[in-house]
Amino acid sequence: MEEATDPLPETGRAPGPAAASRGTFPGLITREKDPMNLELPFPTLEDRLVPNNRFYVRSHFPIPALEAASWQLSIGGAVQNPLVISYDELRALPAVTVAATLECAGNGRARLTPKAKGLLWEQGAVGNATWTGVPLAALLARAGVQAGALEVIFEGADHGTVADEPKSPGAIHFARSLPLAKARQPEVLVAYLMNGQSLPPEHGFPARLVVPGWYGMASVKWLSKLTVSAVPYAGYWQTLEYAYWQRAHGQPTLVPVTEMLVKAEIARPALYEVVPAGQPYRVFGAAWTGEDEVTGVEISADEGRTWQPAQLLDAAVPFAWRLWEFIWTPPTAPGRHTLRARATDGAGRTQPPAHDPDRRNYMINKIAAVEVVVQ
Ligand SMILES: Nc1nc2c(c(=O)[nH]1)N[C@H]1C(S)=C(S)[C@@H](COP(=O)(O)O)O[C@H]1N2
Ligand SMILES: [Mo]
Repeated sequence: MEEATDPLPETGRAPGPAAASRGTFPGLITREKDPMNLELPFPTLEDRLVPNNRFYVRSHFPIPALEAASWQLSIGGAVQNPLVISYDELRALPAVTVAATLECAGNGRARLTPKAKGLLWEQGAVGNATWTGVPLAALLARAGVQAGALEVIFEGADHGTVADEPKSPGAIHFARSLPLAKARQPEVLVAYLMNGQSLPPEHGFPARLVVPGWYGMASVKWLSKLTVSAVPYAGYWQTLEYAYWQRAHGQPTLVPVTEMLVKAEIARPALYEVVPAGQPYRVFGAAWTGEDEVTGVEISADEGRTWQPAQLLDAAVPFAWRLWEFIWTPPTAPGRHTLRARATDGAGRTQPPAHDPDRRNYMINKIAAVEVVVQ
């Protein structure tokens, strides 16, 4: 994580082709045209790093037209020295590179029954990239956080009115907060490079927050304003959206979505793929978790009665997904079979068979099943 150059040294995989120019996303699924919401067709997954022009795009408002020369990041609120940083100043500060998987909290929503509200993502509102930028902790230290401060609020330059329920109170910006304890972790960056290239406009150019281990909504794109606050932030994007029910104190309490849940996804075979009978087939996918590491992936070909270990293909790197494979020999008789994958992390967390309705239409990590046709 401290290494500025090679955060995934064990894989030997190249970052893939250079990002294409704006708006060129070969083969991504359009979930919504305006604002731009694009999904990676997960069966096309190849490498541990997803190239920039193959990385899912999740945006709530039109992409703001920002220029590096006029962009500024302001840091204010409960700080000793409110300050404003230009793009050149940001780029001149000591930088680190972190590999991190971003998953949209609504990824997998297409599998929920009854039909869920919101964009119906299948498997691919997730990606893994390297992010280069300035640790947020360094910027907060420069500004001097006042005693009694609790959170940092992050505002994006994008804005608009949410017309569907729950409606926004007029025009708002995309904004989220982090508790100071997470904001000060060394992996949390104000990033300006993605896979070694300048952030594409769709992914937050000139700079975005990257919050490894948390669902994607925390990683505010087109970052323009930081406000240190002494009271918990209750803005639209962590109350009316991206919040779920927690029952820790008896009464259900609405709390913001935060850390990612452990999850394995099968890239291949794809749903309803035809697999030759009786011949070894390479089942392949990725697995990730939140503030921990994936320690194992298991596969079941018998409706979850028995599980066999898959092979992890790369070393554990904090916050980055791991690729895995499992050589499956389907029966010699033709028929339909269902493959299931489940991951476990270092904290012993694994995946449930069903979606917990308290999570509403977020944090979907129930064990996924892929039905194939053996013939
Ligand atoms: N400013 C801003 N930041 C944002 C969003 C947004 O709409 N506006 N979407 C969030 C959500 S919900 C996700 S999942 C991630 C997606 O990041 P990506 O588009 O780079 O994949 O960005 C987050 N940051
Ligand atoms: Mo998201």
